[in-house]
Formats: sequence, structure tokens, C-alpha cells
Amino acid sequence: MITVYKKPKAEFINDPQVGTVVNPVIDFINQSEDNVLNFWSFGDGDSSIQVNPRHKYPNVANTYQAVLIVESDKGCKDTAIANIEIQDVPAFYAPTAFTPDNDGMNDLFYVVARNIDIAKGFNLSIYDRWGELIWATDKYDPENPSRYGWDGTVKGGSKQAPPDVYVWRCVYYTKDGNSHNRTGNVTLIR
Ligand SMILES: [Ca+2]
Repeated sequence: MITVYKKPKAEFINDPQVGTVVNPVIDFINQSEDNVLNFWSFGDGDSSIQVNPRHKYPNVANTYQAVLIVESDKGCKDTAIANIEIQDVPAFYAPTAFTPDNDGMNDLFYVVARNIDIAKGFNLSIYDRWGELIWATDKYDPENPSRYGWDGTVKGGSKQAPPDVYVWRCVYYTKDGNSHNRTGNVTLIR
């Protein structure tokens, strides 16, 4: 008599769908069925036997082939494969608008700078249309650029800036030793 065991089903999704070189961390969410053992190969030489592993890819733009092999309690196997893309981001990015209304969406104005050397100094200043400095910070967190963003308040948080177009100026240094002085407009929408 031949016993036919049910084959397991290998399936997963990755979150986010596309990573960035700034934050190349991917959560692998296992959606397999009848999987007793899970063998992950992330495509960059690293591997895991966790059910839902989190993996940090190198901070370079590339596409990796992630493979999940699952095995049932009867030793039957199935394989799922997906391409994981880590995208480049611009060397410097500042949005042109933000909405500081505390709805959790786009409530902060902040810049994203790559290869930044904070030890040498950093400044982000906001000016109103009359050229008055209304907000500034000398803090920047490369791991979490929104952390010290402008929340649309002025005078130490006691007053809300009205909807308008504001001028920002950012001075920073990159790890190659160069200084950068960038400026632009941002529209505050409430
Ligand atoms: Ca908002």
C-alpha cells in the first residue's frame, strides 16, 4: 500500500514590498500551510529557520531572490520564491508640503540626507514669508529622519504657524567631508 501524504504549501509576503537603502529591513510574513519546518534563504548569503524572520539587507541598491522552503511533518517539501528589491534614494530629499493636523499622515516637515556626518554639525531652519526665523533644530537622526521634524508650531510649541508657504534652509555635512547648504519652499496645509 502506498500512502500519499499531503504536500505542504509554501507562501510568503514581504513587508515593505520594496525596501530602501536608508532602511533595508524586510519583514517576511509566512503564509504557508502544513509547514513544520521553514528554511529561508534571503538571497544575500544569509538564512534563517524562523517562522516570520526580519532581515536587514546591505545598504546598497540591489534585487535579491528570497527563497522559502517549507517541510511538513511527513518530510514533504514546497518552495516559494520572490524578488526583494532594495531601492536607492536621492542623496537629499525634502517634501514640498506637509499637513500638521495630528492625523498621523504627513504631520512633520523633515529632510532626508544620505551619508550625513552629524558630528560636524547640522541645522534645519524655517523662515516665514517676511524672512523671520520661526523654527530651527540642530538635531538629525539618520536612522529616523522624521524624529526631529518640524511639527508646524512656532515659539517653542506655544503657537501654530498659519497655512502658508515657508522657506527652509538646511546646512549639513556628508561623510566625504563636503558641506552642503540647501534651501527650498514648503507649503503648510491645515
Ligand atoms: Ca496630517
